Amino acid sequence: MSQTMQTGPAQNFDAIVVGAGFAGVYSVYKFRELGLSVKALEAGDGVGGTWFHNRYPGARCDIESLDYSYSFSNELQQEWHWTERYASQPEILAYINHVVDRFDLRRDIQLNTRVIKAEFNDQTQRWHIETDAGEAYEAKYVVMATGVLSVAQVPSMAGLETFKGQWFHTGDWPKDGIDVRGKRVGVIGTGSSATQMVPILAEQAQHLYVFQRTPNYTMPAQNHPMKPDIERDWKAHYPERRKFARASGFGHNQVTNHKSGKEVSDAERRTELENRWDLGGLYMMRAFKDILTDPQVNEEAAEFVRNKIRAIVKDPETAEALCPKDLYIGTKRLCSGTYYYETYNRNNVSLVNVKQSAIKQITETGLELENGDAYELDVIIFATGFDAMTGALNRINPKGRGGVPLRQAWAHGPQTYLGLTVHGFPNMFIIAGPGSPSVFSNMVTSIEQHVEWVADCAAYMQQNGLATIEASEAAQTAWTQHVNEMANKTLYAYSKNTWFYGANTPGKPVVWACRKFSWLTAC
Ligand code: FAD
Ligand code: N01
Repeated sequence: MSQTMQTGPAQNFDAIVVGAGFAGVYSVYKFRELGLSVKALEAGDGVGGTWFHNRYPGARCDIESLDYSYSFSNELQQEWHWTERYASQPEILAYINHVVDRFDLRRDIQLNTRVIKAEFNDQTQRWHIETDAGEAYEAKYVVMATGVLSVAQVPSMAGLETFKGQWFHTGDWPKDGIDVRGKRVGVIGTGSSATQMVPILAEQAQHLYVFQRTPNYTMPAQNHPMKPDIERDWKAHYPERRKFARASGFGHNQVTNHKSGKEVSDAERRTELENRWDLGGLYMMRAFKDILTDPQVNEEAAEFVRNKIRAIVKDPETAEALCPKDLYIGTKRLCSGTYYYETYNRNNVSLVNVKQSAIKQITETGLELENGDAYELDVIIFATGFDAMTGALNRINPKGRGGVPLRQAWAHGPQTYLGLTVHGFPNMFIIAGPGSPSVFSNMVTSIEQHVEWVADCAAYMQQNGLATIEASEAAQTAWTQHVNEMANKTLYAYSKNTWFYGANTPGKPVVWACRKFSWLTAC
């Protein structure tokens, strides 16, 4: 061990799970099913992870709720009723809490507990874990279910501490909500969180200013109350639906059109794009098999969406400012919203271009741009995203064999084997982390698959009396190369200024961090 720790005597478990979102909760279930002792340590004061922390108005999933849910228990999926096509944050949070209670998992989850240290002991071959409450744990296995979008990122802006109004980040939203009625509100950022929130804030605020640096493409979610016949059909065919999702490249039931966008006539292409727009949300990215690999096919879809924006937004200058240029559609995470573009037709909403002139500083009364323009604000909302993929792991900075810290092992970017394990970090498993399908998939599907892999692995080790398992360096290098090669076959390789590459977090190496792109072969 590299340091002496001022903690009480260590409590022993077979497995320590860090985090109690979808991944942590299922991990507790699976380890308990194996008959192993397990404890989850969660920093928040409730379970749910993403859906506990992101309570901003309009937060909801962009994968159909019937798909974005656990499949491990048929009773659970039959008895739970989703009220909308895309579930809202409160409903998903209620669902996770229901799962925790239904399977009596709460007694193995400790809230208000942040893991601050995790060190592998070369002598005992066990992990030593410490928390901010001064507790210590020892465990054979450690599962990092810490989330890839769980560290809210407020950009460093001069003067923030002088602001006399209120400010918030979407990923750390107060439980009691925020009352913006009659207030002048500024939203910084136009990613998925902003897109969902802006139309709702606009209905309440006296005036809403949206500070946009880079426009992204927003599809209409086409959300609606759950249709009974659709729910009945899903419930009657859940086994097939789940099987399809697992075998698909994206972990859900959205069907890909297997035609190339180049093979079809102009009329057929137009009809397909219109159908995808009407289906809503992420369906657009399944319009053609080569939409994310062929620049021309991608541009046809991008221009289709730009024309939709131009048709919706009445002021031509605002419409043009909202149209993404020089960005392949889908290479920044596609947004899914309701009345997002329509909102810019309201008199109380202004789009401010902070690409032309950046935010210079926050002032006591609002914010000021480089060009001297000043905006008086009562509330500032940072919809500025996350220290994604590696942020939560880097903060723990686990130490593996020989006391090597993860940050050192990942100094040139994250390297994993299968997105699950790291060479030099025996018995440490990451759920839906770098090098896995992660955020490019329906994450609940990926999480279940990962947790089941970990549980199968632990069962094998227990049955065979094995103390440790660890990825070889060669396997890890080959996997990381494979992930990069697959990414480089896509248009993502031309849009590196995104959190997929870590480009949104100062000081991070700009490297591909996400998935194995199984869909390239699955399409
Ligand atoms: P999380 O839900 O992020 O949970 C991680 C938990 O670990 C958190 O509760 C955190 O507090 C805890 N933690 C972290 N570090 C520590 C520590 N050191 N000690 C103790 N606890 C710690 N994905 C989709 O597939 N479809 C969607 O529609 C979708 N919508 C999203 C909407 C929003 C607003 C966001 C932010 C993400 C969305 N995602 C979506 C991605 C989402 O993160 C995953 O779907 C999923 O909820 C991740 O679950 P998880 O358990 O892996 O991580
Ligand atoms: O964050 P983002 P998010 N000055 O990183 C801007 C999931 N999610 O919270 O692009 C001015 O996407 C930044 O501008 P730019 C989903 O996976 C899903 O919205 O860097 N602007 C960008 O516009 C998603 O991708 C849902 O130029 C600044 C924005 O802030 C992920 O979470 C809903 C700035 C950040 O966008 C993150 O989404 C919500 C600065 N200094 C979230 N710094 C669903 O619908 C940053 N920006 C399922």
